[in-house]
Amino acid sequence: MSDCLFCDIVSGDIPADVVRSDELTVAFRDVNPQAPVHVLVVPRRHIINASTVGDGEGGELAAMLVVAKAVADDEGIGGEDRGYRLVLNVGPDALNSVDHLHLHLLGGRAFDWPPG
Ligand code: DGP
Repeated sequence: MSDCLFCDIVSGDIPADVVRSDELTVAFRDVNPQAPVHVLVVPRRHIINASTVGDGEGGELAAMLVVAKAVADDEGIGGEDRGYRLVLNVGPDALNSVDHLHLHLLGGRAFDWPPG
């Protein structure tokens, strides 16, 4: 076990409902879903959040977007007639609670803009 919740999910030390996994990323369902589809896509490598991403993390970021689209397709919301929202929270004002980069994939319902 590490001191990072999502590192422990990546390693399998903490169970999660994993929907996709590859060399760079793991995608699993959010334990507190805010939409019918709510999946978190995380890099295997421990990156703190979007504000700490550097040039060396480009591969992970691209992989996260590709996986999000693949999950959206799996869930039936990847087509032009549906769609989904991708969110990266940074810091307390955004209610960022886990210090391991994670892309929220939200879908299966319509969202407001701007968000509440
Ligand atoms: P954020 O607010 O952006 O830091 O989002 C963290 C998300 O992580 C939040 O939506 C709930 C989710 N989460 C927290 N603990 C767990 C867990 O143990 N398992 C899973 N699957 N999701 C978790």
